Amino acid sequence: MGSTEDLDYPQIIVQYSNGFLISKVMFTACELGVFDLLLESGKPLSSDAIAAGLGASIMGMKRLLDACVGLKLLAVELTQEGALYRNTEISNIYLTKSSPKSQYHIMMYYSNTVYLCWQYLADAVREGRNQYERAFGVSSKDPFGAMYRSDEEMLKFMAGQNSVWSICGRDVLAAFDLSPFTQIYDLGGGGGALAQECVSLYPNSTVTIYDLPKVVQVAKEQFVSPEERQIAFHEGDFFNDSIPEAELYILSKILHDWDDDKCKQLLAKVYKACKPGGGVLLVESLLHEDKSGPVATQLYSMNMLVQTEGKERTAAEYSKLLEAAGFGVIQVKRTGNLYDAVLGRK
Ligand code: ASE
Repeated sequence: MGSTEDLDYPQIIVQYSNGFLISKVMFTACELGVFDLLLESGKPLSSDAIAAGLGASIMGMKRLLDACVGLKLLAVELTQEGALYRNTEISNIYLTKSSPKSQYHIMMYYSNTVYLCWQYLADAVREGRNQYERAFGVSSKDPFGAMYRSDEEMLKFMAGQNSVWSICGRDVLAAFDLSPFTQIYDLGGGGGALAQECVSLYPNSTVTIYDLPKVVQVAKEQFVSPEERQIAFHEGDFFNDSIPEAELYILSKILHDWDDDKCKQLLAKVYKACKPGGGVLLVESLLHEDKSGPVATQLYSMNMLVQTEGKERTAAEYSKLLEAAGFGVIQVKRTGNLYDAVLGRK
């Protein structure tokens, strides 16, 4: 039974209302380089020193730092010289730019791109389509044309997606034993972090990143070095160009960008290209069968509404798409992390 106390003081409503304020404090501290400065300094710093180091106002920085302390992203100690701030362990690992598990780039993408699209969430719900026209003045007909509307936006997206694989990549690739598959294509593999994780986990595999020519160009320049011999590239548009033969196709966060028709079209093409005995690995965030959760996946599905033509789906929905394309023996593994894995065999 809910007590009257709950009704007088609806904490959940306050918490949800404050959600975007919390996000924006964390994004801003990342953007200004607070966590990087504190890491480099190696010792706690005063708000004046941080403000000076980052070229910010003393008054604004002090307030930002205190909010970060409240959010447990910084710790403060009072000394004779005044308040000194330092990173918490979580900030050192996830919020500094240079950490191997850095989430800095996805934060910048959320803060400067996703955030602007969400301004028009009500319009997206009313119209049932993405909001690039309102948010950025670009046509929403071709979602990736809009998402990659400038080289800078494309790079931010690729770096952002890469940072997700630095924390979730291993789980989704270890969900099934993929060692029988040595010849792998990562369709829409972008910046290549998942491909890198794959060749490190499966040393006998070679992974070809199949993506748009301008994506491949940036991946080669910025993310994957020619010394990484187990990683190759193939330039193309997997809806309009041919897909080469392989043993395993990874479609990681691809189907969630598209409606059922487009998904079926793509999977049918993958099925045709796939060697007998081969397979397809879907890496997606799975909704519960009754769509009652997980809440992060429900929120991502709202994001697919404002940014793409797709949605997040249940395991049964992905299985149906795979079956429609001809794949059989479909296995589902929930990782307990943000992204899950579904394997279909030919
Ligand atoms: C896509 C993934 C993302 C297309 C657009 C996107 C992400 C953000 N924007 O395939 C990463 C997942 N995060 C969210 C909030 O959906």
